[in-house]
Amino acid sequence: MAATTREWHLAARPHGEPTPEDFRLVEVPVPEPAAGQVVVRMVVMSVDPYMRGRMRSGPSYAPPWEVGEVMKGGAVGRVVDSRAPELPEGSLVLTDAAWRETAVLDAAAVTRLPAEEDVSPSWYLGVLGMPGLTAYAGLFRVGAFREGDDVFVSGAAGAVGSLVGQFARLRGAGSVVGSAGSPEKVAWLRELGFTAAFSYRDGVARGLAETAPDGIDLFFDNVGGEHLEAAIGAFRVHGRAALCGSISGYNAVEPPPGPRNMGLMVGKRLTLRGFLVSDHADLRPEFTETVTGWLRSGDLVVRETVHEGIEQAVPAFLDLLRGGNVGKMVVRLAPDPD
Ligand code: NAP
Ligand code: FER
Repeated sequence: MAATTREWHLAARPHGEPTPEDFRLVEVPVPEPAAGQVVVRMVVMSVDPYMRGRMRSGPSYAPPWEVGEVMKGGAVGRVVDSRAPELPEGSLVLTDAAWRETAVLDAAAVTRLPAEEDVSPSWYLGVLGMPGLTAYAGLFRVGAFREGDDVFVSGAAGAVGSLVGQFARLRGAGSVVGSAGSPEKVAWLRELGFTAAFSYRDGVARGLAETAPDGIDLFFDNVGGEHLEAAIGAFRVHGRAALCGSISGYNAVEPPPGPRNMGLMVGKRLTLRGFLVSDHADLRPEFTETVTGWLRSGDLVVRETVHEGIEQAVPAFLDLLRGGNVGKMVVRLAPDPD
């Protein structure tokens, strides 16, 4: 067991786009575990867009990270020392305590993961984890997906978006169009089986007019702003949007302008519905069974962008916000001993 661990602290609240100076890598001692606690060596940690919101003070659906304190987020690790009989050494666990290499945690605060030969630990941060459930709940419950729907997904080459597009295809969408930020990502979306894809950098309304000239039924929005306005314009009557995120505004200093065409919502009888994955935990068993099946049959393609080492956690996070990832962005912290 390491006597010390490195962990990332929030050094300052950013104004606009975060910079490396907003974070500090600190070495701290690892305390002795008390009864009921385990020592967890992190194998892989997640960086996610919602973490930009945790850097901001003020009202939100979740408390902010505090300046001068360790940041927290999803990670998968191994129990390397245990004072809790229900979690023996060697157990694989999911925690929300990473941005550090080693943590001493209450056994009740971690979730034991199954030991599956054919499942990479990092998948519990992506396809089988929070982003996967977000895609599943957002498409099938919030978006009320129906077979034959013509679907548009923004942020389509990311962790959530790349799953939304594939889930829609696997459940019989009429067509699936995706937008992303580069020609390489657009080419990958076509490989994934999207009906069509375009780069939003050439204009969203234009891309949508070219790829979905007859309109869309369902919009899964990861981006907001110009994307939402273009989707409102492209909707058929009774169109539905599952509003998952609005990353185009996460670094904004002033609230970004809203869609200018909200008036169309009345005549088209549109439904725009925001959601949080945490409200849909009841879908987890169904989600896990369905998605594990698609993974085992080879129907679902999983891609990750992997950075190596705790020092790379901040560069990975900054890169994620700038679109440096294809699929899920993760940081590998240690070789998995098992
Ligand atoms: P991700 O899509 O893997 O990564 C973020 C992506 O956002 C980047 O790769 C980048 O791709 C894109 N992006 C960054 N700035 C942009 C801009 N100005 N305009 C358009 N695209 C931009 O992240 P994720 O984890 O899958 O999350 C996707 C969205 O879902 C985020 O909005 C996140 O907040 C949201 N989310 C919501 C919930 C919920 O419960 N509601 C849960 C999880 C995630 P490009 O190269 O294409 O620009
Ligand atoms: C959660 C609810 C929402 C959560 C993450 C999100 C980590 C993400 C929201 C976003 O990216 O906008 O419980 O857990």
